[in-house]
Amino acid sequence: MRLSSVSLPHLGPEVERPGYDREGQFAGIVHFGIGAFHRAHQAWYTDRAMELGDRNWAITGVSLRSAAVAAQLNPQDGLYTLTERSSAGNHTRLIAAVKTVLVASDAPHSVVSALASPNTHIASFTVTEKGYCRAADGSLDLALAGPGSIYHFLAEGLRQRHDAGLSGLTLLSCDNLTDNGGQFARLMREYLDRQDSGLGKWFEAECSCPSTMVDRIVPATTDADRMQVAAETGLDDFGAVMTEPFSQWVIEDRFAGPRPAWERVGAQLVTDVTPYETAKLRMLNGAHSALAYLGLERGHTYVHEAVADPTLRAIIDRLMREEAAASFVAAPQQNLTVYADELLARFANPALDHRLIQIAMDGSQKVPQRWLATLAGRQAAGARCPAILSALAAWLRHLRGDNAAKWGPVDDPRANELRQLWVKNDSAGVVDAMFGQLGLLGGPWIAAKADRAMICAELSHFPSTKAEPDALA
Ligand code: CS2
Repeated sequence: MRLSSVSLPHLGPEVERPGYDREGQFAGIVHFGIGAFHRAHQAWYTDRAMELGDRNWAITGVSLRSAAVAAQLNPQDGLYTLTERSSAGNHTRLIAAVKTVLVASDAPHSVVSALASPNTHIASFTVTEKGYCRAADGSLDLALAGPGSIYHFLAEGLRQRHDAGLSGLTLLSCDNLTDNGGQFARLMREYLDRQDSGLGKWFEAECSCPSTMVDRIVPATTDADRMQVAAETGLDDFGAVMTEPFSQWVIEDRFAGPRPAWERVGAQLVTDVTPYETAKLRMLNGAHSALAYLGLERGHTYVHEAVADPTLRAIIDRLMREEAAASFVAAPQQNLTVYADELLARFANPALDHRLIQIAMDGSQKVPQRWLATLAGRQAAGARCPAILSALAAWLRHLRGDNAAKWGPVDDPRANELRQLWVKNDSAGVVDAMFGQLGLLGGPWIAAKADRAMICAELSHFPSTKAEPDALA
């Protein structure tokens, strides 16, 4: 039997369930990108806020293109289970915050109507780094920001709100980008100005785009996970999500209108998220990407295996403590040594099968804020970052196709362009094109001669049989 409002009485008694009445509650949030991460993070916070009595914050989920999540959740009335896994055991909770899931490409008008509803106060999004449609110089890439992009739907929704004399919205970015709210505000404004819609000024005056730091490790759910959930809860749940016990959400307290009382369920509302976001991107995500590229080529599949490898452990220890943590000024209440210890413990969670290949995707979108920002900061202070340089070399090998035989083609929106680099250049040429004066990633770091030499030396330790032009063409 499948999970739904009707089958709920059959859900195993050990599953924690929210005590609030779902019926009659308005949807106050429209969320774009309702993948596993949102369901384990923002939806979980919102569910618990509603349990404490907050009303009318149900979530309308939106997938921009894929109908997969709609097919998982709509037949289940939006219900799904969230299982926290650790060596202490599993803890499963039913999440009831999601009302419905719309597929924007199939039902664009419904998405715009949801945004234009007087009950909606927040449009949030986890559209991944590439969903922001940025060109290498950080400006809006108009070829990408077309009618299928988040900008299009938000612009239409905002236009209707404006025309109806309604309030603006809080547009809440929950992706792993530096200054995610600030970047989004700039890109959205650029989009509106390009449309010549006259909405730009209204957007600036009536909407707000707080920055947030979001953190929870959420591996992609597998069929084996779903079978385990069915065995443990007694119901089939096609929308089941697995995660770790830890979660953190730091939000810049700058909302255009009402918001859920997320601080009552553990979110931190602050005036400046920068130190939290920087620590998270450079230490957690920076170490994650290093484990991914170095770990895959050393034969590991999961994060917990890679972090147990003494060679890799030493590299990410150094990357986090001596390179990333030294590259920015922490807030007084942050202890980066303790933070690094906690990250290592989280990575080692043996119950969470977090695949390295999941982290390895979209490197071109992740590397700038995870590694290059640290490299630039340390370079300005006259220091070098050998751990990150090793990781960069591993990423270049990954782009060359070194892991492709086992893990398939490189999954990155710029995969073809970056693979062509290897077809046309030797190692030094690739390093120069990526990290020289006109670096393909658009900065913020230009490699010094010694750094280029070190990356090249690391590349030559792993001569690839797949680097032959014929094999790549
Ligand atoms: C990971 C993140 O896939 C990745 O790139 O580094 O998704 C990471 O698990 C989350 O940011 C943790 O909060």
